[in-house]
Amino acid sequence: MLGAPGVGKGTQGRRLAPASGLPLLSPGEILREAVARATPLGLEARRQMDAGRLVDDRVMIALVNERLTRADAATGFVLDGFPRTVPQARALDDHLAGRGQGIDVVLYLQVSEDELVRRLSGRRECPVCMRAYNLEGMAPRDGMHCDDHPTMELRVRADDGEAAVRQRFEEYRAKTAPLVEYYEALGRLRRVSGTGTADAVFAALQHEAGSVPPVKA
Ligand code: G5P
Ligand code: MG
Repeated sequence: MLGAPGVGKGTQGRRLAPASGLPLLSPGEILREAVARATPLGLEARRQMDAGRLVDDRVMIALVNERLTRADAATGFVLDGFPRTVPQARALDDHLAGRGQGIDVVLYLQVSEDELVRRLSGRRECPVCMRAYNLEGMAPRDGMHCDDHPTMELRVRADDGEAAVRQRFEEYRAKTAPLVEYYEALGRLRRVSGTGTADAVFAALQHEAGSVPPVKA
């Protein structure tokens, strides 16, 4: 799943993966867990994440390759937020080619930048399961606590402040947007509007995901 910060990659990935019988691999969430546990990876990544900068390709490629070699990802997976640079995309292609696989479809979610800024400033997340809510439109049932963890008060994500958001958009434009062309050239890119209700976006994603013939092994 490809798209700008706040476009809905995590929200939709959490629905799309189980609906497709596949694990969801979310490097942003893996990094945030590593930060929370203060592991060496978390300590290394924290400064870059909090400032809204991408974490080094070397770290990200090693992290994702390790995750891809686990048994549950052997025959398929949904990736949320990786690759995010051309070197990451090449490394992913190389890794998968080595096991006779490839990326079937890149779902490119699109939402206007004004709407993205609104979404990120209204986003609140559960500190346990990291599910994202929004004060406008996608609020939890009681307005303050996670629906699945009712004792947990929702919090603002560390990189959703104004300066970090601005930097995340800059990183996106400079380093991630070129992937649109990269995957378009491979015939794997499908554009999906991320505007509207989460149900409508989900239906559109499922439709597009089913429209591309799988890569032959
Ligand atoms: P992340 O964690 O990958 P971003 O910035 O790419 O972070 P983010 O912020 O997690 O993306 P998202 O997952 O696309 O956004 O969006 P979301 O959280 O699901 O939804 C955003 C808001 O919109 C929520 O409030 C939600 O309720 C609402 N919403 C969602 N869907 C809909 C919808 O359909 N309709 C409506 N109306 N509302 C909706 O990466 C974080 C950091 O980790 C590092 C970097 O430092 C990065 O900045 N990192 C990497 N670094 C290098 N390479 C990589 N590959 C990296 N991956 C992560
Ligand atoms: Mg996310």
